[in-house]
Amino acid sequence: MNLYDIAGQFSVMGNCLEVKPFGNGHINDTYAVTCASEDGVRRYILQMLNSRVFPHPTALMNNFAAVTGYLRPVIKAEGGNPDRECLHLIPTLDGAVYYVDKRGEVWRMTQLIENTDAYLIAESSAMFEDAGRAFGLFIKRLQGFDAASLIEVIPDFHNTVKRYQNLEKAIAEDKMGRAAGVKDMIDFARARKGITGIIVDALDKGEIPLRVTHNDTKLNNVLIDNATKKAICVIDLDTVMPGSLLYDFGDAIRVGCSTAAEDEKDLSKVHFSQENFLAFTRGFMRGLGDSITQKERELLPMGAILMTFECGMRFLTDYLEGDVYFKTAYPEHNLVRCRTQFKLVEELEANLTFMKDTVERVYSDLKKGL
Ligand code: ADP
Ligand code: GN1
Ligand code: MG
Repeated sequence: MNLYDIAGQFSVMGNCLEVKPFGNGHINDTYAVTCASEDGVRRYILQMLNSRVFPHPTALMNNFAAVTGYLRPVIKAEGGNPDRECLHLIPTLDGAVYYVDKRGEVWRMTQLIENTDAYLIAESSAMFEDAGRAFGLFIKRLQGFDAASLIEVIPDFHNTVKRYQNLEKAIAEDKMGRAAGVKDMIDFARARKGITGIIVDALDKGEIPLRVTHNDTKLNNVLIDNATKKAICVIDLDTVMPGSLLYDFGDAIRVGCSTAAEDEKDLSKVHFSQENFLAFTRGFMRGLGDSITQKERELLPMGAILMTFECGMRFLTDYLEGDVYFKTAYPEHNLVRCRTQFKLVEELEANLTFMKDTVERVYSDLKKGL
């Protein structure tokens, strides 16, 4: 596979000078492509989709094109710049939205949004607050989008009940003989089986609305402008699907309210940041405006606990199954990630009252126009 040949399959400007690995995603293979012509230099993002995670590229890319096609005029109408605030697909030379190489791998290209960075840990609570605004606004902007037109690329992606069942299955199969060594983590998960249905049940009963949500709101899925430090573009649209805003809130808290990286080995460094929770809640609610319902508001803290617990279970499941889903850099990587997530779950549980009070305080401040 020659990366230059693949980049050359897309309608880029001029000739490709350089293709190099880029970013920190756990799923796709991402490269930055530098091209030049007499008009200047332009950079693009070239990605090989993870075919194990995304076996239906046509559905996924149709979702991608539909969502970005919907957002661009919305951003323009708000006085924004769609070229910086929304991903833009670069078609292939044949006008298709993706390219399939000789091995059957699927590639896509977008414009690289210059002078931005993706952060694994928030540099300041102000940065995290603005990421919250961007993710809240993302949901608000998609409120008028026809959810039924989206294909569920990964069914039950945030169905925590199913995620728990998958974990039990992986424990029972114990393909790698690793279960005995992680009994403490298994016990931790089993002790929380009772909470797994909270969001799923609320959706089923119609107590909270099904919306178009991003579903993967970790901090490095929003690009931060280098000059202003503002969150300008929500990226990684592969999992945009019908869901609950609790997923987006919870997943962002999971990452941005931890004082350590997702794969920190020293658990004494993993704590819950109350300051960042307040900041994100403020930004997220401001971005959403009045579209959040009372029940959703009440469940936001539980969303944070459940999304962190769910992610920990997914890392543990993958560890037991032999590291077949998430990219790993060493054999215990998924287990290390699981431990940080479960440590954070404990901290979130201890902060439940704080989280509830904060949500209500932020809401009443916003109502008063503060
Ligand atoms: P994954 O699903 O593997 O996480 P992403 O689509 O999130 O893949 O891309 C991985 C990383 O590449 C991002 O975290 C970000 O650093 C960078 N990236 C992706 N798209 C762009 C873009 N259009 N402009 C600038 N950086 C980008
Ligand atoms: C993956 O693609 P990326 O790296 O942004 C995963 C998320 C997990 C996250 C954990 C499609 O996100 O669901 O929460 O890793 N994405 C997919 O870091 O499974
Ligand atoms: Mg990503």
